[in-house]
Parts: sequence; C-alpha cells; structure tokens
Amino acid sequence: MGLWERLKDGLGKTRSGILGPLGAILGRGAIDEELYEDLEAILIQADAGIEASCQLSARLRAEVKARKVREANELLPLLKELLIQQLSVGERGLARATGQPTVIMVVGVNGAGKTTTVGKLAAKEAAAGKKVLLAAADTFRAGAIEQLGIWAERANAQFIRHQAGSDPAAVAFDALQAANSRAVDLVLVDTAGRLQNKVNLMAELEKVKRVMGKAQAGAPHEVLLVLDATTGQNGLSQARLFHQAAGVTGLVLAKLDGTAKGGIVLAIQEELGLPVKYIGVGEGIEDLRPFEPAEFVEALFAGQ
Ligand SMILES: Nc1nc2c(ncn2[C@@H]2O[C@H](COP(=O)(O)OP(=O)(O)OP(=O)(O)O)[C@@H](O)[C@H]2O)c(=O)[nH]1
Ligand SMILES: [Mg+2]
Repeated sequence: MGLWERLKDGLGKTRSGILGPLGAILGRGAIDEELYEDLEAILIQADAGIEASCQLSARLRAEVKARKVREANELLPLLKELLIQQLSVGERGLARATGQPTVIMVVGVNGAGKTTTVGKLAAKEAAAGKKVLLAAADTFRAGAIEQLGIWAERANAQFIRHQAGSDPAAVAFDALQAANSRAVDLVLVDTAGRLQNKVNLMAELEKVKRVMGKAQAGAPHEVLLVLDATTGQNGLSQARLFHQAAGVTGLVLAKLDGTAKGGIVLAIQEELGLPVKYIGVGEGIEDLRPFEPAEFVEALFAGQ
C-alpha cells in the first residue's frame, strides 16, 4: 500500500468524523452563524480542541469577509488553505550542527513509538551516507536496550549502551563523547517512556538533557516528542508537559496508519506552535516520512 492510501486509511476515523458532517454543511447553501458553530463542533470532535477550533473558525470568518465569499461550497478550499498555513509553521527539517555531531533526543509517553522512530530515522540517515550512533538511554524497561540494539544493526548504526538499570544521563554523556571522538554525524538518544504527569521522571528527562549539554556544548539540537496519533486529546497535555520539562523542538506523529484523529496536531500547533517533522505510517524501517502539510490536509479531507 502506498503512502497516500495508508494516510487516508489511517485518517479514516478523522475522515468520517470531519467529512461526513462537513458534506452536509457544505450542501446548505448559505454561510450563516450556525454553519460556523457546526464547523467548530466537527473540528472539536476530530480532536482539534476547543481553542484551535474556535481560532480556526474565526480565521475562516475573517477570510470569508475579506474575500467576499458567499456560498458555503466555496469554503472547503479556503478551509484547507488555512489548515495548510497553520501546519506549515516552524522549521520542518532537522536542525543540523556543523563541525560536530548533530544530537537528537527522542521523548514521549510509554509505547508512543519512540524506539521505532529512532530506528527508522537512523536507517534513513545512514542510507543517506551519514555516520549514525544510537544511544540506549532507556535503561528502565526490560528489553529496551536489546530492542534498540536490533534497530542499530538493521540501520547500520553504531550503538552505545550501559547495563540495564543504570543512569540514563550517563549513557547519553558517554554516547556524545564517543560520537565526538569517532566523528559521528548524527546521534539519536532513545529515552524511556514516561507519563507526562510523573514529576520525578520528567525531572530525570531534564537532567539527561542538561548532561548532554555538558558533554557537547549546544546539544541536543533537537528534542523530538513522539506522539501516538491515535491517543487523541491527551496528546495536548503530553506536548505541554514534555515541552515544559525538555523544551520540545518538534513532533513526530507515529501510527498515522492506525485509527488516528489527525486534529490533535492543530490543537498542539495552536497552543505551542511546534512543527510536525515526521509522520510514522507503519512498523517497518521505511515507514517514516517527512511531514507535508498539504498532503496531510488532503488526506484529512480525502473523498470530499
Ligand atoms: N502501525 C504502526 N505501529 C507503530 C508505529 N510506530 C511504532 N509502532 C509500534 O508501536 C509499538 C511501540 O513502539 P516503540 O517504538 O517500542 O514505542 P516506545 O515509545 O519506544 O515504547 P516504550 O519504550 O515502551 O515507551 C511497537 O509495536 C511498534 O512497532 C507506526 O508508525 N505505525
Ligand atoms: Mg522505547
């Protein structure tokens, strides 16, 4: 199955959530107050959150007025345009350090797709000729180190690990020292899953990040938050609290091939302005794609 089909399939839940009712609205003819209220309700149902839904509807009103749009059936292209605009905010490519390894820390709740994302990204970068090193800073979950080790092999990347149960900050420190002495291009630091409301675990993340800066000034260059796209509204709280603790620089939306309601990215974008950098569309090594706002929005609205 191609990317387009997977995205459309994965966003199927959103599609029926957004597009079924939207079709009825667009068939109504006149643009009135009720139409905007219905549109907000539809967006909220698709996990876009109250704030983002109301803001989007306000922007749509402003555009309708400015462009003198009168027919409801002219709204869809306008809405798409506004969504694409909103999702295009921020730097979508990876930050790259010059003359030293680029360091990327990957964070998120349990099972979101962090390790898989690290593996896929490592493979992509190694295939592009980069010297990649993976750091097993999830020393907590049983089997996590071995899982990352397998990805390192598959991706043709170097691998730094300590004993299970050891200090994750020490692993990150060692990994950065090794990367610097071996002239590695890219270091990907996998961290243990943690719930965003566990204060101690979030403080640990902060420490891991701080220690990286001691091993190499300016590191990490990116802190990627991996979100399971199927978790819905909880994603906003995840983004908020991980951002507070670790200064997230970008999002990875994993499992978009599942039953995702894509609206959550709008909620996060509205509140935190964080760019989506990659999407995960499967469990395989090839299933990580750069995020393309236009493609994503088209998939949300496919069939319409
Ligand atoms: N369908 C699908 N499955 C995915 C995707 N990304 C990850 N998974 C699956 O989700 C499960 C959890 O992935 P991991 O990468 O281990 O998640 P994690 O965040 O590292 O989990 P912890 O380290 O336990 O917190 C695995 O079965 C992955 O194969 C994706 O984009 N699509
Ligand atoms: Mg993991």
